[in-house]
Amino acid sequence: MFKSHSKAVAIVLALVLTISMCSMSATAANEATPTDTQTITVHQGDVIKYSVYMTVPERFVGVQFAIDYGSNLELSSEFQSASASDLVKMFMPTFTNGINLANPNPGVPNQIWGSNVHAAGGYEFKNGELLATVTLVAKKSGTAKITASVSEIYKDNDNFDSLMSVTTLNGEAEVVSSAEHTLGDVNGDGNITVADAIEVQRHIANIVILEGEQLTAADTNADGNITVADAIEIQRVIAGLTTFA
Ligand SMILES: [Ca+2]
Ligand SMILES: [Ca+2]
Repeated sequence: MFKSHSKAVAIVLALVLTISMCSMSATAANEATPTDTQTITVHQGDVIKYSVYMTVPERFVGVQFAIDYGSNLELSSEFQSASASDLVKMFMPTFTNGINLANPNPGVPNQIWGSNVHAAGGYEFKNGELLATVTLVAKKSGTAKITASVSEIYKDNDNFDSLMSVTTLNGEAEVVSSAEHTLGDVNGDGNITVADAIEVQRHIANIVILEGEQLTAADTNADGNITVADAIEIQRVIAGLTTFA
């Protein structure tokens, strides 16, 4: 009696295990969770445009995805202040139909996520179409990481288990507007330190080529050239011998 009972338990356990293993492998086979990470160097106040492009082998009706950005970045003020419907248009400009959601995710810091379900017809993304785009601002200088990830993509609007795979997911991050640098703050970190003097010397030695606002910030004596006199001027400010007016 006891023996046959434990045998029945063993059979039931084996069945449960087999079923759960089947559903696990079915999920693993269908679900696509690609990610793309971009790493860029930013200066405090830089405006960064990040766009992510996706290729999918066949027509799909729904997608859920997220963009995670580092703690030294934040959504630009337009994104932060947009109404829900405007946020969708800004964040997912390709998705003109269907039910849209796009939110700075309050549950996950430094994340914006979007969801789109098209009522009929769906979308064809065979050539790396634009999935989403976002404008970020650097809160501090340093290295910034931005990651896009597709969590789910559906073939069939009536069946949310009809998951399909994403072929490619490519993110592109570019600094579209660099921060205005104050005179002497060559690296744009908000302080005038020996690092700025070194940056000027590296430019003079052709180790780096300063451009734009950085070049303006480096020309501390405003004579139109970057010379050792500019580096010395920064050293004098650090030593408290003078100030930049
Ligand atoms: Ca600096
Ligand atoms: Ca100069």
